[in-house]
Amino acid sequence: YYVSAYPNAGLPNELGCYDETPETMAPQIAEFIDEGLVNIVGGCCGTTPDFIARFAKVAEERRTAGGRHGATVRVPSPRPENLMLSGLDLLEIPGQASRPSSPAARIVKVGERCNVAGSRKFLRLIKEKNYGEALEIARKQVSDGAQVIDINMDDGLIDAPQEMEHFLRLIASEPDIARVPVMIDSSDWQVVLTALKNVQGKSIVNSISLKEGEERFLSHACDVRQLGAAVVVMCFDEQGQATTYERRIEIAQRSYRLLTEQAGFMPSDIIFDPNILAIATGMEEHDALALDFIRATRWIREHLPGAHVSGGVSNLSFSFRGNNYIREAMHAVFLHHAQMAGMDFGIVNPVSKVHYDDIPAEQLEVIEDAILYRRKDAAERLMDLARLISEQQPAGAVRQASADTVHVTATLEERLQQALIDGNGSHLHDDLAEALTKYASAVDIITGPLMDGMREVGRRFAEGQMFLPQVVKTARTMKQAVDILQPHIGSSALSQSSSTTRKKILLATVKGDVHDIGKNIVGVVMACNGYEVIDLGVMVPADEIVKKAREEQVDMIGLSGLITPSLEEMVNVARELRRNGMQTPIMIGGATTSQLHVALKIAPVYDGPVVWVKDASQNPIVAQQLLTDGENLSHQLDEQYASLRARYNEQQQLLSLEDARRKKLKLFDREQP
Ligand code: THG
Repeated sequence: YYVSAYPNAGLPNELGCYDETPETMAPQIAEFIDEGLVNIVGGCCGTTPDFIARFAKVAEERRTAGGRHGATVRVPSPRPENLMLSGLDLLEIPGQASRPSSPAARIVKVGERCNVAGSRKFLRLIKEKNYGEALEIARKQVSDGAQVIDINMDDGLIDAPQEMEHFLRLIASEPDIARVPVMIDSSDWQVVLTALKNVQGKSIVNSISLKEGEERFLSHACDVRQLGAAVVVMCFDEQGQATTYERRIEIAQRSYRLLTEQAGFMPSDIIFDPNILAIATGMEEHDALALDFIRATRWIREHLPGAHVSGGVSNLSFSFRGNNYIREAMHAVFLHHAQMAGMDFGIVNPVSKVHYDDIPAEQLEVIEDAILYRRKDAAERLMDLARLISEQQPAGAVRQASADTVHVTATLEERLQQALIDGNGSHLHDDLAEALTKYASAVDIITGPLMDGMREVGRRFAEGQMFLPQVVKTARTMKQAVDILQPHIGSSALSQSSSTTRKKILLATVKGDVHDIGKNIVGVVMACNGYEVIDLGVMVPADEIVKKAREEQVDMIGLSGLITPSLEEMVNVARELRRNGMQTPIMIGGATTSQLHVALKIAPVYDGPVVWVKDASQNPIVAQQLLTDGENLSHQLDEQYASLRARYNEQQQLLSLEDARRKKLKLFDREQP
């Protein structure tokens, strides 16, 4: 490393002027050089070009003649093996060889809470411009043990570059926060650049990836190097997000080569993120995601010397939102194994109360089975554990009675609903046979009690009483029910099970976005509800969506996105659809989306209905409404969106043109009305 010194021309005097002159300062600078302390010299406050000219001469003399004490210039220390980060203080992270032996000390905790996409509270505070409390969140994380803080301002309705700049500048004047380095978390490169220009010390950019090809990757890498930061590299490429062991290591290796061979990166400045994704979602494809992360971590640390490994740990437990104990226990177990494999950064909530050693043995076994995918039914068993634990808490004490007791005493409708809630189809044949005698048609059973059941599941899911894997189970039970009823369905609007009239939904994650777990779950849920699903995958350009929707004459289009730039892209897709004369209903879903954004930005540019869908459990309900009662729903949406827009504009305190004119500056009396 090089050392640069650029002193003031002394301390300012009573008049705020500087008393040193080039003549008095030059010998002092000469001494710095002779002592072998510096590689670069210059001047700050109070110095002028005359000072610099003089220093340059002094430096040049010494460079050619050798120092008075024999030492010429300072010899820079060799490229360090350690990753050097800093806020006000230095944070040095040792390379693989000299990692601390204590497990707890091996993971650098990166605080996750200053993230508008990951904390409702932080989002609210930033929207309300309540920076005092927002800063308290940062301060608390540091006092709770965060060694780095992640900052993310990506939200469709926030001016992210401006908020990032503002917040970083506020932090700069809070020494107990600014002490730690910052992780700049954004999917928008403008935000990253703004942040890098507003933060002192050496921070971490989160993140770059190959998702948009090598050229973009290298240009981002060069920006990072030029502005002096370390970098998180996500295991994404042109094909999307790596989820298997093989794809994770393939992308890490390719990224490492490009960064070290072409972008001039020191390996110690590279932090790989092999994607921590939710397990126990109810889909088998997700069962090995954590294990493969851990395996990929081990490979990276063995084969890509000097590089580090990080990940967003809370992603792992998204299926158990609302059950903090299970979530924290999963995080503790995951970190325990991942740090042994070489993971040395973790984006976490620093206050987690659950420690690996305190987890009771029976629970530990179930959680470990799921994370390390040690048995086929591990996810199922983890779900049972989560249910058991939430039932021990008062909020979860909703369903104490066993399914069978309910079955004897309950009404038909209650039984059908319970079957969906439990994801248990064992009594469906009898119950549906009875329903067919009671209801006028099979369709009435679907739109009546079955949809009521789905709605109840959606409500419980939203309240945190049910978890995602249970919703997927519910969807599978719904499919069973639809299959049983299928022979009794005539040629009505809902006769979706016969192949000629099965309703079609097109799904796509929009261009620029590689995330598809949520979309895939929607795919399963919709397929289970009798829809034909055409899934175009990730990073799908607008023209492809338009083309396919036309060719296939789909009945609805589901657009998905997790990162904020996807919001803009969804607006673009809606525009393109309209430009092609289409009015096919659009369903919008994904972590970054919101009803307000749909009301403000998407619905106004489209002629057909645009519905924001809160989660996968709601898709079949919305779809069914669109098919059977589309007109009514459209009217409702129009009204709802209009009032959301009105409220939003009110909050923005925009005046009408007349009011604004009335308030104009009046300098002369005669202008008074
Ligand atoms: N890799 C990298 N960066 C990342 C992630 C990653 N940044 C974002 C994210 N993933 C890590 N940060 C969070 C922050 C919060 C949560 C998860 C990951 C979280 N929040 C709760 C929830 O949504 O249920 C809290 C909600 C609330 O308080 O409102 O789980 O993987 N490089």
